[in-house]
Amino acid sequence: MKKLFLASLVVLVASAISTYLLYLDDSFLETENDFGSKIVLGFAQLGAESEWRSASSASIKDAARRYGIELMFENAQQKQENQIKAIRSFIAHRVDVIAFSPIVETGWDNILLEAKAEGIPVVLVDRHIRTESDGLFAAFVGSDFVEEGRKAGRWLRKKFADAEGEVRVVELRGTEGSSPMRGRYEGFREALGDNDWDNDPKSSAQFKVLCSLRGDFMRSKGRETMEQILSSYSNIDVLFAHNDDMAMGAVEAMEERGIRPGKDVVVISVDAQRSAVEAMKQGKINCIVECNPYVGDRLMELVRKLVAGVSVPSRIYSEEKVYTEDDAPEDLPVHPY
Ligand code: GYE
Repeated sequence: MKKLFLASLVVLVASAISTYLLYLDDSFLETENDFGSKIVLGFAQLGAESEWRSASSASIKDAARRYGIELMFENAQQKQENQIKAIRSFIAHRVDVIAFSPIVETGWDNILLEAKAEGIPVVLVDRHIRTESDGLFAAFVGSDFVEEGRKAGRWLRKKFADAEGEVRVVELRGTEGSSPMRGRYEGFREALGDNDWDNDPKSSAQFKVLCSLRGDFMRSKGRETMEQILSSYSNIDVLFAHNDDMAMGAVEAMEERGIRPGKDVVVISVDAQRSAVEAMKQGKINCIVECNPYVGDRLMELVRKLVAGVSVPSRIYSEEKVYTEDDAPEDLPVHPY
């Protein structure tokens, strides 16, 4: 009798453990929707402005394939109206989940209310939005852009800690009204400290931002804008570019004028794409704040959970490093993009 009791106890404990392990493994979650067909995800990408963006799109497409999720993918060619149109078509198709990388922060309330009215959960990927009302999206997965800006500013302070006199900075900024542009702009200034940016956007005890001009996260625009900057200002000590593509364009513009990027002008950038890491190895870029485009897997996990009605964290941030000229070449990342 005692043996029988012990045996049933063992069976009971073993089955409890395996149920728990099954629960821990996401695979217990739905791969099908309520109608027994494949989960459908509608994704509205904002465009293809940078190498980072191409890596982000590839990560999402690849992850959808691996997770067995049917992906409807639209490229909005840098236009908010195209993203809104794509989202509206996803609603009309009655997809299970909608995700998008919002090109700018505002102007999303109406379309998100439409999705909410149809009961379709929305996930923000990579960029943030600002809405009038709360509860218009289920989750965000991406980066902390203010922190990225702070990292750039902190590194710059260290670099010039022993320097005397004013440090003259120029800034190439990303798409106007986008959250990475705003976050990197604000975080950078916050970390430079000792200033009164609100009343005087050029003010800082040690650092003077001579100009902050748009390059739309594009290599061609980064180059063009840097050419204008070099025609208007002399004695530039530092360039802070909001992404690697613009930094690479600016590097070309400087070299064309016989200015040595990384030496005559300290260059700080964001992303850590392969070409920029290579430029750092050649001494042309001094600091790169990493921004991680590989969020595909985490997005698909969120999608499965949302379809299964499981609660999800409202914000998931990527872990990101800072790479500098002081790192040994073998410690620098070799990203596939
Ligand atoms: O840094 C830039 C891209 O939104 C984080 O957009 C993204 C940014 C990225 O074009 O290269």
